[in-house]
Amino acid sequence: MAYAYDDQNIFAKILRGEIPNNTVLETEHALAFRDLYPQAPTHVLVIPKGPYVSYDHFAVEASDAEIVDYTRAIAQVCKMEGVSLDAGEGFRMISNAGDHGVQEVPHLHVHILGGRRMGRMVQPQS
Ligand code: DGP
Repeated sequence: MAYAYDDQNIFAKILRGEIPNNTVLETEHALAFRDLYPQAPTHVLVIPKGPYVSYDHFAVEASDAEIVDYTRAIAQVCKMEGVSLDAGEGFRMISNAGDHGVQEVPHLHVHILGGRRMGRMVQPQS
């Protein structure tokens, strides 16, 4: 089964400029902006500009240039936000995928969470 991308998702609309965002960083292939519902003092979402639904989709189908740019954008955001290990106390990076991953927005994004000590990685099922 092929990966299916829905271009009506909210992050696709942000990329098209149809919905505003609080941009932290923009590169050739990536956009980083603040989460609308922050769960930590630093909570930034980093998305590729290409139409990828999840990290595995991106890793399989993106070009080398996209992968390098996206990966470096994540590192740059960590540094800019003062949470990278050469600039701060660390962070948690999460990328949810699909139903079992409880992904709400079906456009690849990593959450960069920092500025406080995170709790357990996986909460008991609710
Ligand atoms: P996930 O469950 O991993 O798909 O997380 C989606 C995140 O997207 C969630 O933390 C809230 C955030 N979010 C949803 N809609 C918007 C929006 O319109 N703008 C921004 N900046 N964040 C949004």
